[in-house]
Amino acid sequence: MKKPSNSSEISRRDAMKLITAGSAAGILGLFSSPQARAETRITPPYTTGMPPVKIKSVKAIATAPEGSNLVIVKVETTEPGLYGLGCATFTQRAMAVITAIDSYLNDFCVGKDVDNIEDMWQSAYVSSYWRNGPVLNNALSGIDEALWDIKGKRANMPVYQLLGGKSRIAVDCYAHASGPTPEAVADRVQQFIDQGFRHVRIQQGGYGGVGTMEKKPDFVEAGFGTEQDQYMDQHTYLKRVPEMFNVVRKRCGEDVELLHDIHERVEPVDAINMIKELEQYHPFFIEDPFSPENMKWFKHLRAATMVPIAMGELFNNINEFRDYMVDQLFDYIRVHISQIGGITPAMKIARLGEWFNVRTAWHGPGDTSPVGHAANAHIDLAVWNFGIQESHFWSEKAQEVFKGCQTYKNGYMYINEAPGLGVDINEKAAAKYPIGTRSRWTVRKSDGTIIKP
Ligand code: GCO
Ligand code: MG
Repeated sequence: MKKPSNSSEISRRDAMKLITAGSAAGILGLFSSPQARAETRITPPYTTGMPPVKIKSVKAIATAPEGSNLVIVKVETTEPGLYGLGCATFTQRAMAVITAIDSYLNDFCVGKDVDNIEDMWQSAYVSSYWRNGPVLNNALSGIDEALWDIKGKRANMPVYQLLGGKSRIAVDCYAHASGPTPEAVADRVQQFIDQGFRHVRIQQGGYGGVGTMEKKPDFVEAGFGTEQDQYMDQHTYLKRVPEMFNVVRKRCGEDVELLHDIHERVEPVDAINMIKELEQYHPFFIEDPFSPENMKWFKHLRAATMVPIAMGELFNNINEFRDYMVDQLFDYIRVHISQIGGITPAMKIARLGEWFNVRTAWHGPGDTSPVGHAANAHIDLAVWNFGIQESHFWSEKAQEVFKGCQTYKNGYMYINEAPGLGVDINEKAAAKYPIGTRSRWTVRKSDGTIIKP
């Protein structure tokens, strides 16, 4: 029987190779310790890994080509021309993320190996001791995604290949139809159907119907709050949503999948009753029925109706919702990937979902950068339990700043096949669109009470 070989045994042929290679170290290796021999053994190049590459600098690039603040992290390496990009967009507090990147993560990362993404994630995550907030998680996502981008470039493969390869032809998406009236929303839905979309999210006005309420709120009359504060009448909203579904179903038929985002803006018990009413229109999913402060309400929601639920763009960390996923209290996990810290934690969440048949529906609004949308899409292509992807159509300005933006055909999102994440940034063009510090998230009831969020 042939004896199995191990590192302390070198065959005659290997020894000859070492000798003919004229390697003094190799010859020494024949007679020295097993460890020294292992160090000098000849291995084919595909098993040796790649020469070490270190992080040279980490910096934030801020830009707002479409008006929303976007933050990108650029990780430059000791390998000339090799860099990675990651999305670190927390649009409402972009300056705080930029500080975290430029003042802290640069220091933390420079000189470290680009290879060990998991180790970088774990060590950076605890490097502030106090952790797991939106600012630091977004900054961390920028590093994480940039390192995946670099790994893909080094391997000469798109990132989805590193995640296991394709599970599907392309990324099935939903488009956004909104309008001031249900009829206007239905017209928009029809346009998307005609373009080949199978899924459309419907909203009358802004989230919660903001901007479409006829009544003038009492807080404005009383001079309470500021002029920018928005008004929402929860009662009107709760009545309007089923009406909107009814009109859209009548006009656009039963085949199109309809989605809706509650955006947490009503009392949990009211959300439950409204979702029950929507059953007859069989929605594809209803999104964010409760704020993350109200997780215990899911038990009551599930007991009342089995309308599919998507949840979680405000989540920070898998520990906040693990039990709710495991208990199958929602159907689609909707995290904002940069908010949870990037591709590394998103893959863990996706895999956890596979065990419990909870599917992915990553957050993909205009305040996720094209780099972030690419990260969404690479995971969408690779994991088995992909559900649906929120789409965003990039303007010319955005495409001037970001090369390699996602494209759409027949309701599918396509990414380019370039190595890494496939999106590049033109820093000169980015500088033409400075970011701002205003965020408009004050929504009030008529009496002035703040509505979350
Ligand atoms: C969505 C979201 C967004 C968020 C926005 C916050 O489902 O697309 O709810 O529109 O409100 O990303 O900045
Ligand atoms: Mg949402």
